[in-house]
Amino acid sequence: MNWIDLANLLVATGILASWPAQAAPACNVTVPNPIVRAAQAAPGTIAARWAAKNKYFGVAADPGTISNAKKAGIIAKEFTQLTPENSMKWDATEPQRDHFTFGNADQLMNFATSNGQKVRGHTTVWHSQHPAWVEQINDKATLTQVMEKHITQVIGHFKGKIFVWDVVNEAFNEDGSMRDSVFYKVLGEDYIRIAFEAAKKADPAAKLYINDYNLDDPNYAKTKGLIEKVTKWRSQGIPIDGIGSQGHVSAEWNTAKTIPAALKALCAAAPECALTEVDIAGAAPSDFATVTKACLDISNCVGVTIWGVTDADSWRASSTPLLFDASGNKKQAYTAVLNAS
Ligand code: 9MR
Repeated sequence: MNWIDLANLLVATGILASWPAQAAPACNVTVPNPIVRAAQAAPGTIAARWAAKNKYFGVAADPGTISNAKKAGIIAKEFTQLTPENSMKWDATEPQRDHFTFGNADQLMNFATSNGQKVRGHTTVWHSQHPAWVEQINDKATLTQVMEKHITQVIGHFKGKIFVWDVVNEAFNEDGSMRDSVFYKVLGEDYIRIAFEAAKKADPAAKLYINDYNLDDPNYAKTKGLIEKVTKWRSQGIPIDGIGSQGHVSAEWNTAKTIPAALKALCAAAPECALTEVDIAGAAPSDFATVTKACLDISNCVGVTIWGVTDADSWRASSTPLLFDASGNKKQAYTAVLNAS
C-alpha cells in the first residue's frame, strides 16, 4: 500500500478526519471547482489517486447500469463522478413540448448522491437525440423560447446538485465551421449565447461547458475552429467556463499520441477543461495511460470520464474500449492507468 492509499484508508475509516494539508502531493493544481475529497474514493483505486490530486475520475452510467448489482458496485468503488449516458438528453427530459420527465435522471442523481459522487449534466442543446418537434421549428422567436425553456427547466431541476453542464454538445463540423443543426439554421451563431446565458441563469453555480468529439489533434481544423470560436465568445462575455473533449479514440483515426498536445491547446482556451467521454478501441494499456495522464499533467483539467463501465455497456461494444471486461474484471488498461496516476 502506498502513502496515498494509506491516507485514504485512514480517512475512510475515520481515523483521520480529512486529508492533512501537508500530506497532499505537491502539485500546482488550482482548480476553481473543489471536485472530490479523497475520502470518497476507495483506497487503491485510480479514483483515489486522482482525488488526492483534486481531480475526478468518472464514468457514464444510467438506470440500466446502476440496477445491475455488480456494475453498481464497480461504479461506487471505482469512480468519483457520474455522467448520465442518455437520461438527461432532450428526448429523455422533454419528449413532448412542455412535458418534462426526470424519472431516470433523478434515479441516477440519487445513486450518485448516496455514493458521494459528483454529476456532470449531459446535455441540453445537441443536434442529436432531440425529439422531432424541435427539428420542425423554423422561426427565431419560437426556437429561442423553446430552447430557453428547456435549459431553464432541466438545469433548474438539478440546481445546486450538478457541478458541470455540457450546455452545448457537438456544435462543430470537422472543418472547424459550425454544424448546420436546427439551432444554427434558425438562430445562427447567436444560439450559443442564448444557450449559455439561459444556463447561467438556471444555475449560476454550475460550470458551463461546450463539448465535442475529434478534438484529439492540435492541428486538426475542428480543434482550431473550436478554440477560435470559444476564445471569441468568451471575449464577448458569453459565460463558457470549460471545454470538454470527448476522447473517443481509435488506432487509425484519432490516435492517443496527439491527445496530450491537443488537450493542452484546448485547456489554454478556457478557465477549465476535461476529457468527458473517453473510450479507446482495443483499450491498448499504453494508450489509456497516455490519454488519462494528459489530464493529470494539465493543471486546469478537472477530470476524466470513461464512457461506460464494462465493455458490454459501451456504445461501441465490439471494439472493447473500456477499463473493465464484459464480466466486470479489471483489464490491463486499468492497471496501466493506475500506474500512470
Ligand atoms: O453512449 C450513448 C449511446 O448509448 C446513445 O445511443 C447515443 C445516442 O446518440 O449517444 C451515446 O453517447 C454519445 C454522447 O451522448 C455524445 N458524444 C458521443 C457519444 C457516443 O455516441
